[in-house]
Amino acid sequence: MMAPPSPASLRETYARDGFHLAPALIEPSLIAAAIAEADALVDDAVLVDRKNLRVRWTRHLDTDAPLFELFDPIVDLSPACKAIAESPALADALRAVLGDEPVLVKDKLIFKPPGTVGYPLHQDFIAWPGFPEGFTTAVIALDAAGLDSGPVEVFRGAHARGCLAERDGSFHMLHEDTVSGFERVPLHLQPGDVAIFGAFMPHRSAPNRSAAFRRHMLISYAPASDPGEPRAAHYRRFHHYLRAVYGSMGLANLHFR
Ligand SMILES: O=C(O)CCC(=O)C(=O)O
Repeated sequence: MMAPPSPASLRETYARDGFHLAPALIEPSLIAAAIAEADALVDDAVLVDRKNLRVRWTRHLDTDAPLFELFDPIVDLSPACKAIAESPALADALRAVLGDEPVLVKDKLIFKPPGTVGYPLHQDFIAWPGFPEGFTTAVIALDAAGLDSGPVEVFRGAHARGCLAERDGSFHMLHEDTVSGFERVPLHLQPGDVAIFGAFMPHRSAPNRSAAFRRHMLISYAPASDPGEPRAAHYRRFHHYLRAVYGSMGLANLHFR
């Protein structure tokens, strides 16, 4: 059997490639518990409401019909998702790549229902005051991400180009040219597998053309030595931003529950 990589070589590979894959990191019993809780949450009509800031909607690939997509945040709704976000195995993997203690900043559970469109090419870094450059996301598969279910795709080494968008506090899609010449790596994760990448890794995903949800938790952390704004402040700022965006689309009387 091959020896596991030393911490130094793991950090070197992460620094070079910009992502780290940790197969079967989360125990099957925790994944099963998170799936059971996700099934109950998605059936809760009080939560899954167009005016709830916790929920985001996307659209159907062919019909354009609005479709529920995700809960953000999730750890205060789902004890199993909280246990995964705080699991020692995940903390060890994050510590290994960050070289520091991980501090939770943001936590999403993306359902990606059948027929939903994917995500355009982007980086997670948003130039808000207090948004840490060390923002690092763990993608944790509850469901397998196969060829047709729209796996997240990263680009080996492309993180090294740094921030590719204007630092103006807005979300920006990136042009395809920004990743030309970099190897595209689709994250074909199995339940319990984890992929970790930083805020400057360009990534995207294709639509979900399968018949099943592609549920992944995207849990983001900052290094303790540069934590940026705490999680509660992040969500205050994010809700302010969402209210402005939704307000401009004519949606009023928004709430958070
Ligand atoms: O889950 C996906 O398909 C992509 C999600 C993503 O890129 C993001 O939340 O930043």
